[in-house]
Amino acid sequence: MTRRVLTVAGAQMGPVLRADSKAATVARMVDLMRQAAGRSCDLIVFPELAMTTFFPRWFIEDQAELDSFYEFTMPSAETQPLFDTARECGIGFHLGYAEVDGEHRFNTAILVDKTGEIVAKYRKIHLPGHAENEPDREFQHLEKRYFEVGNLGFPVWNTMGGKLGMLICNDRRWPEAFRVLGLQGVELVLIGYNTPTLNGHAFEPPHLRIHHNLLTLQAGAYQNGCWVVGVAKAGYEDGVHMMGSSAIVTPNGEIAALASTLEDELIIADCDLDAGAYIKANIFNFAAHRRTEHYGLIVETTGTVEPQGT
Ligand code: ING
Repeated sequence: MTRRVLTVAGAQMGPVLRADSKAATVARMVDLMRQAAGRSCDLIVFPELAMTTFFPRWFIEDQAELDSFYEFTMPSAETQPLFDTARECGIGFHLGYAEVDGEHRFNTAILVDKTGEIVAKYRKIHLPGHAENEPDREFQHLEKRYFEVGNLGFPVWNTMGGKLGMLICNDRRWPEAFRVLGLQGVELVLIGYNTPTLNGHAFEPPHLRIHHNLLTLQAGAYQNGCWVVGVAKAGYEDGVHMMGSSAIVTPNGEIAALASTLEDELIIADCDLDAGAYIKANIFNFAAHRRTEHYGLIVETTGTVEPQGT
């Protein structure tokens, strides 16, 4: 049986500053794409909101500046070099960006195949943070102000020779998000993230950020028998430190590749898309072992939960 192997590059990116131009950042990304193609990668995964700084950290009242962080078309003149390079080098890519769709705005990710065609789109569903400016915070987290909740569900696509899905950043912390993909037989989940190293409104030891990042990626992979690629935008962005710890995780939950810097860095693994088959057929054989009739509490709770059974 020919093995279905996708060689995947996680393209961790170092800081993107508020003053950086999209053109300069896209040039960094094109360079990473060329490096990945040179190392025989089939796919490169860029972070969430890859082309701009993580602008939800600010309360931005100037509409023109706020609009400058979004893409009104995809591709656009500024993103076209990514599509052209993908086609030229024969490499697919995952791109996180801020999307304008008519009156609506989403935190979005797309998958583009080796011919430069957009084959998948996902809009972030779990938006953390708050919707109004909270001046006493060290920094804001205004994703609920700048984006609507995604309206495309959690799809899995048959593309690039396998079953691929996407999540964005905070989604990875919600096991239901991974499980909805797992129930569709997902084999590879692509996740970009922008995670501040410090908690902006309550003390949390910084090492826990890395622990929780890897915990969520590894659990999601193992409990659904799929590969997971988690890719950060990292380093100091205008004084706020963003964690790195980008990782490629096997369907067994083991770390196959891990970033060691807070800069532009490729992490690469040969992802055998059949590596999770025995997990899906045995320990996480949902048809054989999952007992949805006992999961009523997930459907809805009244806030007070009565003990089940005796
Ligand atoms: N960032 C963070 C994330 O989920 C966060 C926000 C960090 C929420 C830590 C809770 C705990 O990784 C984004 N952009 O979702």
